[in-house]
Amino acid sequence: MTTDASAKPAPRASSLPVKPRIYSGIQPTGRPHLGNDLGAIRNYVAMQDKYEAIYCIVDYHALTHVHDPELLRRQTLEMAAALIALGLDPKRCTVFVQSDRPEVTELCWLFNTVTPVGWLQRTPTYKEKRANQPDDVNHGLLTYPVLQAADIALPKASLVPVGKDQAAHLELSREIVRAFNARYGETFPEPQAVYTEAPVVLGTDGVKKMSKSIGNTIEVLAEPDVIRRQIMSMVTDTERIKRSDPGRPQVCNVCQMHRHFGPDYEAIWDGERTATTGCVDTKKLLAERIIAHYAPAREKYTELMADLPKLRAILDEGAERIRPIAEATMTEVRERMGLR
Ligand code: AQP
Repeated sequence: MTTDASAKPAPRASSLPVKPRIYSGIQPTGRPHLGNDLGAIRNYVAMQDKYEAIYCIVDYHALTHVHDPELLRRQTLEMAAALIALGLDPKRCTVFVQSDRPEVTELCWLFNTVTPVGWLQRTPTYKEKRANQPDDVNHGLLTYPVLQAADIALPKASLVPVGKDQAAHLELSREIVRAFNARYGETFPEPQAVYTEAPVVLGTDGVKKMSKSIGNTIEVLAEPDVIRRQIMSMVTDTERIKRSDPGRPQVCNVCQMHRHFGPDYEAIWDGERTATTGCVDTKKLLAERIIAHYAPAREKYTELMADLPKLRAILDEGAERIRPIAEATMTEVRERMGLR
Protein backbone atom coordinates (compact mmCIF):
# COMPACT_ATOMS: atom_id res chain seq x y z
CA MET A 1 0.00 0.00 0.00
CA THR A 2 1.26 3.49 -0.72
CA THR A 3 0.17 6.58 1.11
CA ASP A 4 -0.11 9.86 -0.64
CA ALA A 5 1.76 12.20 1.70
CA SER A 6 0.54 15.31 -0.15
CA ALA A 7 -3.07 14.29 0.50
CA LYS A 8 -2.43 13.91 4.23
CA PRO A 9 -4.30 16.46 6.34
CA ALA A 10 -2.23 18.70 8.61
CA PRO A 11 -1.49 16.95 11.93
CA ARG A 12 -3.72 18.01 14.75
CA ALA A 13 -4.42 16.98 18.30
CA SER A 14 -6.34 13.75 18.53
CA SER A 15 -8.86 13.23 21.33
CA LEU A 16 -7.13 10.31 23.04
CA PRO A 17 -8.56 9.08 26.33
CA VAL A 18 -6.91 10.48 29.46
CA LYS A 19 -6.84 7.22 31.47
CA PRO A 20 -5.48 4.29 29.40
CA ARG A 21 -8.41 2.40 27.98
CA ILE A 22 -8.39 -1.34 27.57
CA TYR A 23 -10.64 -3.36 25.32
CA SER A 24 -11.08 -7.03 24.73
CA GLY A 25 -13.68 -9.10 22.93
CA ILE A 26 -14.81 -12.67 23.35
CA GLN A 27 -17.04 -14.71 21.07
CA PRO A 28 -20.38 -15.99 22.35
CA THR A 29 -19.68 -19.50 21.16
CA GLY A 30 -20.29 -21.61 24.23
CA ARG A 31 -19.20 -21.75 27.83
CA PRO A 32 -15.72 -20.41 28.57
CA HIS A 33 -12.92 -22.91 28.87
CA LEU A 34 -9.75 -22.93 30.91
CA GLY A 35 -7.83 -21.39 27.98
CA ASN A 36 -10.19 -18.41 27.90
CA ASP A 37 -9.96 -17.92 31.64
CA LEU A 38 -6.24 -18.44 32.24
CA GLY A 39 -5.24 -16.83 28.95
CA ALA A 40 -7.49 -13.78 28.93
CA ILE A 41 -10.37 -13.44 31.41
CA ARG A 42 -8.04 -13.40 34.43
CA ASN A 43 -6.43 -10.30 32.99
CA TYR A 44 -9.83 -8.75 32.21
CA VAL A 45 -10.61 -9.07 35.92
CA ALA A 46 -7.20 -7.89 37.15
CA MET A 47 -7.21 -4.86 34.86
CA GLN A 48 -10.70 -3.56 35.55
CA ASP A 49 -9.64 -1.26 38.40
CA LYS A 50 -6.43 0.14 37.04
CA TYR A 51 -7.81 1.07 33.62
CA GLU A 52 -10.98 2.20 31.96
CA ALA A 53 -11.94 -1.31 30.93
CA ILE A 54 -14.34 -2.22 28.14
CA TYR A 55 -15.27 -5.84 27.42
CA CYS A 56 -17.36 -6.93 24.50
CA ILE A 57 -19.22 -10.06 23.54
CA VAL A 58 -18.48 -10.14 19.84
CA ASP A 59 -21.60 -11.57 18.26
CA TYR A 60 -20.87 -10.04 14.83
CA HIS A 61 -17.64 -12.07 14.78
CA ALA A 62 -19.51 -15.21 15.82
CA LEU A 63 -21.78 -14.86 12.76
CA THR A 64 -18.87 -16.06 10.63
CA HIS A 65 -19.61 -19.56 11.94
CA VAL A 66 -22.78 -19.54 14.07
CA HIS A 67 -25.87 -19.40 11.88
CA ASP A 68 -28.64 -20.31 14.30
CA PRO A 69 -30.29 -17.07 15.56
CA GLU A 70 -31.73 -18.59 18.77
CA LEU A 71 -28.42 -20.25 19.62
CA LEU A 72 -26.51 -17.00 19.07
CA ARG A 73 -28.93 -15.02 21.27
CA ARG A 74 -28.74 -17.61 24.04
CA GLN A 75 -24.97 -17.95 23.88
CA THR A 76 -24.56 -14.18 23.99
CA LEU A 77 -26.41 -14.06 27.31
CA GLU A 78 -24.51 -17.10 28.56
CA MET A 79 -21.17 -15.48 27.81
CA ALA A 80 -22.26 -12.26 29.55
CA ALA A 81 -23.29 -14.25 32.63
CA ALA A 82 -20.04 -16.23 32.52
CA LEU A 83 -17.84 -13.12 32.35
CA ILE A 84 -19.62 -11.54 35.30
CA ALA A 85 -19.54 -14.81 37.23
CA LEU A 86 -15.81 -15.08 36.62
CA GLY A 87 -15.19 -11.67 38.14
CA LEU A 88 -16.15 -8.78 35.87
CA ASP A 89 -18.03 -6.17 37.85
CA PRO A 90 -20.29 -4.07 35.59
CA LYS A 91 -19.93 -1.21 38.09
CA ARG A 92 -16.15 -1.15 37.61
CA CYS A 93 -15.99 -1.94 33.90
CA THR A 94 -18.20 -1.87 30.83
CA VAL A 95 -19.62 -5.11 29.46
CA PHE A 96 -21.60 -4.82 26.25
CA VAL A 97 -22.66 -6.75 23.17
CA GLN A 98 -20.96 -5.79 19.92
CA SER A 99 -24.14 -5.59 17.83
CA ASP A 100 -25.64 -3.13 20.34
CA ARG A 101 -23.11 -0.56 19.06
CA PRO A 102 -23.33 -0.93 15.27
CA GLU A 103 -20.98 2.05 14.77
CA VAL A 104 -18.28 -0.61 14.76
CA THR A 105 -19.50 -1.98 11.42
CA GLU A 106 -19.15 1.46 9.86
CA LEU A 107 -15.63 1.80 11.25
CA CYS A 108 -14.87 -1.69 9.93
CA TRP A 109 -15.90 -0.61 6.43
CA LEU A 110 -13.78 2.54 6.67
CA PHE A 111 -10.81 0.46 7.87
CA ASN A 112 -11.37 -1.91 4.93
CA THR A 113 -10.41 0.96 2.67
CA VAL A 114 -6.95 1.26 4.26
CA THR A 115 -6.33 -2.49 4.50
CA PRO A 116 -4.61 -4.27 1.59
CA VAL A 117 -6.37 -7.55 0.91
CA GLY A 118 -3.00 -9.38 0.94
CA TRP A 119 -2.64 -8.66 4.66
CA LEU A 120 -5.91 -10.48 5.32
CA GLN A 121 -5.22 -13.40 3.01
CA ARG A 122 -1.94 -14.04 4.83
CA THR A 123 -3.54 -14.20 8.29
CA PRO A 124 -2.93 -17.69 9.73
CA THR A 125 -6.38 -17.86 11.32
CA TYR A 126 -8.02 -17.16 7.94
CA LYS A 127 -6.15 -20.09 6.44
CA GLU A 128 -7.15 -22.27 9.41
CA LYS A 129 -10.83 -21.28 9.27
CA ARG A 130 -10.94 -21.89 5.53
CA ALA A 131 -9.65 -25.38 6.17
CA ASN A 132 -12.02 -25.95 9.12
CA GLN A 133 -15.19 -24.83 7.34
CA PRO A 134 -14.56 -25.43 3.62
CA ASP A 135 -18.28 -25.25 2.80
CA ASP A 136 -18.68 -21.86 4.44
CA VAL A 137 -15.75 -19.66 3.42
CA ASN A 138 -17.73 -16.46 3.89
CA HIS A 139 -16.27 -13.00 3.41
CA GLY A 140 -16.58 -12.38 7.17
CA LEU A 141 -13.74 -14.85 7.75
CA LEU A 142 -11.43 -12.69 5.65
CA THR A 143 -12.54 -9.38 7.16
CA TYR A 144 -12.60 -10.77 10.71
CA PRO A 145 -9.34 -9.00 11.76
CA VAL A 146 -10.54 -5.67 10.29
CA LEU A 147 -13.66 -5.85 12.45
CA GLN A 148 -11.40 -6.69 15.37
CA ALA A 149 -9.25 -3.61 14.63
CA ALA A 150 -12.43 -1.52 14.52
CA ASP A 151 -13.60 -2.99 17.85
CA ILE A 152 -10.36 -1.89 19.50
CA ALA A 153 -10.13 1.46 17.75
CA LEU A 154 -13.75 2.54 18.34
CA PRO A 155 -13.06 3.25 22.04
CA LYS A 156 -9.43 4.22 21.21
CA ALA A 157 -8.13 1.43 23.41
CA SER A 158 -4.36 1.19 23.81
CA LEU A 159 -4.14 -2.14 25.67
CA VAL A 160 -5.78 -5.42 24.73
CA PRO A 161 -5.71 -8.39 27.13
CA VAL A 162 -5.74 -11.51 24.93
CA GLY A 163 -4.24 -14.97 24.63
CA LYS A 164 -1.17 -15.52 22.46
CA ASP A 165 -3.31 -17.04 19.69
CA GLN A 166 -4.49 -13.50 19.01
CA ALA A 167 -0.96 -12.13 18.46
CA ALA A 168 -1.19 -12.12 14.65
CA HIS A 169 -4.61 -10.44 14.73
CA LEU A 170 -3.37 -7.82 17.11
CA GLU A 171 -0.35 -7.12 14.96
CA LEU A 172 -2.75 -6.64 12.07
CA SER A 173 -4.84 -4.25 14.16
CA ARG A 174 -1.71 -2.23 14.79
CA GLU A 175 -0.91 -2.16 11.07
CA ILE A 176 -4.44 -1.11 10.15
CA VAL A 177 -4.45 1.68 12.72
CA ARG A 178 -1.00 2.76 11.52
CA ALA A 179 -2.22 2.81 7.91
CA PHE A 180 -5.24 4.88 8.92
CA ASN A 181 -3.12 7.32 10.95
CA ALA A 182 -0.62 7.63 8.10
CA ARG A 183 -3.31 8.51 5.60
CA TYR A 184 -5.64 10.64 7.71
CA GLY A 185 -3.53 11.93 10.63
CA GLU A 186 -2.93 10.64 14.16
CA THR A 187 -6.30 9.41 15.32
CA PHE A 188 -5.89 6.07 17.07
CA PRO A 189 -3.32 4.69 19.52
CA GLU A 190 -1.51 1.56 18.32
CA PRO A 191 -2.89 -1.16 20.57
CA GLN A 192 -0.56 -3.40 22.57
CA ALA A 193 -1.39 -6.97 23.58
CA VAL A 194 -1.28 -7.82 27.27
CA TYR A 195 -0.69 -11.47 28.12
CA THR A 196 -1.20 -13.43 31.32
CA GLU A 197 1.41 -15.82 32.67
CA ALA A 198 -0.46 -18.54 30.72
CA PRO A 199 -0.61 -17.03 27.22
CA VAL A 200 -1.17 -20.40 25.53
CA VAL A 201 -3.14 -23.04 27.41
CA LEU A 202 -2.92 -26.45 25.79
CA GLY A 203 -6.02 -28.59 25.39
CA THR A 204 -6.76 -31.99 26.86
CA ASP A 205 -4.77 -33.55 23.98
CA GLY A 206 -1.66 -31.84 25.40
CA VAL A 207 -0.60 -30.76 21.91
CA LYS A 208 -2.94 -28.16 20.46
CA LYS A 209 -4.17 -24.91 21.95
CA MET A 210 -7.31 -25.45 24.00
CA SER A 211 -10.08 -24.53 21.63
CA LYS A 212 -13.82 -25.12 21.29
CA SER A 213 -13.58 -25.93 17.62
CA ILE A 214 -11.04 -28.68 18.32
CA GLY A 215 -13.13 -30.03 21.22
CA ASN A 216 -10.18 -30.36 23.62
CA THR A 217 -11.56 -28.04 26.29
CA ILE A 218 -12.10 -28.04 30.03
CA GLU A 219 -15.23 -25.97 30.57
CA VAL A 220 -14.73 -24.07 33.77
CA LEU A 221 -18.42 -23.54 34.56
CA ALA A 222 -19.60 -27.02 33.64
CA GLU A 223 -21.05 -29.48 36.15
CA PRO A 224 -18.36 -31.12 38.33
CA ASP A 225 -18.81 -34.46 36.60
CA VAL A 226 -18.20 -32.93 33.19
CA ILE A 227 -15.02 -31.27 34.48
CA ARG A 228 -13.88 -34.56 36.02
CA ARG A 229 -14.47 -36.39 32.75
CA GLN A 230 -12.64 -33.75 30.71
CA ILE A 231 -9.65 -33.74 33.06
CA MET A 232 -9.45 -37.53 33.25
CA SER A 233 -9.24 -37.56 29.43
CA MET A 234 -6.12 -35.38 29.47
CA VAL A 235 -3.03 -36.70 27.76
CA THR A 236 -0.04 -36.61 30.12
CA ASP A 237 3.57 -37.57 29.46
CA THR A 238 3.27 -39.99 26.52
CA GLU A 239 6.62 -41.61 27.33
CA ARG A 240 5.50 -42.59 30.83
CA ILE A 241 4.02 -46.00 30.22
CA LYS A 242 3.98 -47.59 33.70
CA ARG A 243 3.23 -45.84 36.99
CA SER A 244 6.76 -46.67 38.16
CA ASP A 245 8.33 -44.85 35.17
CA PRO A 246 9.78 -41.47 36.16
CA GLY A 247 7.75 -38.76 34.41
CA ARG A 248 8.71 -35.54 32.64
CA PRO A 249 6.68 -32.88 34.41
CA GLN A 250 7.98 -30.21 32.05
CA VAL A 251 6.02 -31.78 29.17
CA CYS A 252 3.07 -32.99 31.22
CA ASN A 253 0.10 -30.69 30.66
CA VAL A 254 -1.59 -31.84 33.87
CA CYS A 255 1.44 -30.91 35.94
CA GLN A 256 1.69 -27.57 34.14
CA MET A 257 -1.92 -26.79 34.95
CA HIS A 258 -1.32 -27.38 38.64
CA ARG A 259 0.83 -24.25 38.50
CA HIS A 260 -2.41 -22.23 38.44
CA PHE A 261 -4.39 -24.16 41.04
CA GLY A 262 -2.61 -24.61 44.32
CA PRO A 263 0.50 -23.73 46.26
CA ASP A 264 2.38 -27.02 45.79
CA TYR A 265 3.35 -27.04 42.12
CA GLU A 266 6.98 -27.92 42.95
CA ALA A 267 5.90 -30.91 45.06
CA ILE A 268 3.64 -32.13 42.24
CA TRP A 269 6.51 -31.71 39.78
CA ASP A 270 8.77 -33.71 42.07
CA GLY A 271 6.21 -36.44 42.64
CA GLU A 272 5.86 -36.93 38.91
CA ARG A 273 9.61 -36.77 38.26
CA THR A 274 10.37 -39.40 40.90
CA ALA A 275 7.32 -41.57 40.08
CA THR A 276 5.99 -41.27 43.63
CA THR A 277 2.69 -40.07 42.17
CA GLY A 278 0.89 -41.48 39.16
CA CYS A 279 -0.84 -39.57 36.35
CA VAL A 280 -4.27 -40.59 37.59
CA ASP A 281 -3.57 -39.21 41.10
CA THR A 282 -2.38 -35.93 39.65
CA LYS A 283 -5.42 -35.66 37.39
CA LYS A 284 -7.86 -36.41 40.21
CA LEU A 285 -6.26 -33.75 42.36
CA LEU A 286 -6.37 -31.23 39.52
CA ALA A 287 -10.05 -31.99 38.84
CA GLU A 288 -11.07 -31.45 42.47
CA ARG A 289 -9.04 -28.24 42.67
CA ILE A 290 -10.53 -26.82 39.50
CA ILE A 291 -14.05 -27.77 40.59
CA ALA A 292 -13.51 -26.08 43.97
CA HIS A 293 -11.87 -23.02 42.42
CA TYR A 294 -14.77 -22.36 40.07
CA ALA A 295 -17.59 -23.37 42.45
CA PRO A 296 -18.48 -19.78 43.47
CA ALA A 297 -18.43 -18.67 39.80
CA ARG A 298 -20.66 -21.61 38.86
CA GLU A 299 -23.15 -20.59 41.54
CA LYS A 300 -23.10 -16.95 40.44
CA TYR A 301 -23.54 -18.01 36.81
CA THR A 302 -26.68 -20.00 37.68
CA GLU A 303 -28.03 -17.02 39.63
CA LEU A 304 -27.43 -14.63 36.72
CA MET A 305 -29.02 -16.96 34.17
CA ALA A 306 -32.09 -17.23 36.40
CA ASP A 307 -32.74 -13.48 36.04
CA LEU A 308 -32.36 -12.70 32.35
CA PRO A 309 -34.12 -9.30 32.47
CA LYS A 310 -31.48 -8.14 34.96
CA LEU A 311 -28.69 -9.51 32.77
CA ARG A 312 -30.13 -7.80 29.69
CA ALA A 313 -30.33 -4.53 31.66
CA ILE A 314 -26.61 -4.79 32.51
CA LEU A 315 -25.80 -5.22 28.81
CA ASP A 316 -28.10 -2.35 27.78
CA GLU A 317 -26.38 -0.12 30.29
CA GLY A 318 -22.96 -1.15 28.98
CA ALA A 319 -23.94 -0.28 25.40
CA GLU A 320 -25.31 3.09 26.53
CA ARG A 321 -22.15 3.81 28.49
CA ILE A 322 -19.96 3.56 25.43
CA ARG A 323 -22.40 5.33 23.09
CA PRO A 324 -20.77 8.79 23.56
CA ILE A 325 -17.30 7.28 23.09
CA ALA A 326 -18.36 5.51 19.88
CA GLU A 327 -20.17 8.57 18.55
CA ALA A 328 -17.24 10.88 19.25
CA THR A 329 -14.84 8.55 17.44
CA MET A 330 -17.12 8.24 14.44
CA THR A 331 -17.62 12.00 14.20
CA GLU A 332 -13.86 12.50 14.21
CA VAL A 333 -13.23 9.70 11.70
CA ARG A 334 -15.91 10.86 9.27
CA GLU A 335 -14.53 14.35 9.36
CA ARG A 336 -10.96 13.19 8.83
CA MET A 337 -11.97 11.00 5.89
CA GLY A 338 -14.03 13.64 4.12
CA LEU A 339 -17.48 12.21 4.80
CA ARG A 340 -20.40 14.45 5.60
N1 AQP B 1 -6.01 -21.99 24.63
C1 AQP B 1 -5.94 -20.71 24.92
N2 AQP B 1 -4.91 -20.22 25.63
C2 AQP B 1 -4.83 -18.91 25.93
N3 AQP B 1 -5.78 -18.01 25.58
C3 AQP B 1 -6.83 -18.44 24.88
N4 AQP B 1 -7.92 -17.82 24.39
C4 AQP B 1 -8.69 -18.72 23.74
N5 AQP B 1 -8.13 -19.94 23.81
C5 AQP B 1 -6.97 -19.81 24.50
C6 AQP B 1 -8.20 -16.40 24.55
O1 AQP B 1 -9.54 -16.25 24.99
C7 AQP B 1 -10.06 -15.03 24.47
C8 AQP B 1 -11.38 -15.27 23.79
O2 AQP B 1 -11.13 -15.86 22.53
P1 AQP B 1 -12.19 -16.24 21.48
O3 AQP B 1 -13.30 -15.30 21.46
O4 AQP B 1 -11.50 -16.59 20.20
O5 AQP B 1 -12.62 -17.48 22.25
P2 AQP B 1 -13.00 -18.81 21.79
O6 AQP B 1 -13.88 -18.69 20.63
O7 AQP B 1 -13.50 -19.44 23.04
O8 AQP B 1 -11.58 -19.42 21.44
P3 AQP B 1 -11.48 -20.81 20.87
O9 AQP B 1 -11.99 -21.85 21.80
O10 AQP B 1 -10.07 -20.95 20.41
O11 AQP B 1 -12.49 -20.70 19.67
P4 AQP B 1 -12.42 -21.31 18.27
O12 AQP B 1 -12.16 -22.75 18.47
O13 AQP B 1 -13.79 -21.03 17.74
O14 AQP B 1 -11.34 -20.61 17.54
C9 AQP B 1 -9.01 -14.48 23.50
O15 AQP B 1 -8.28 -13.47 24.12
C10 AQP B 1 -8.14 -15.68 23.24
O16 AQP B 1 -6.81 -15.31 22.92
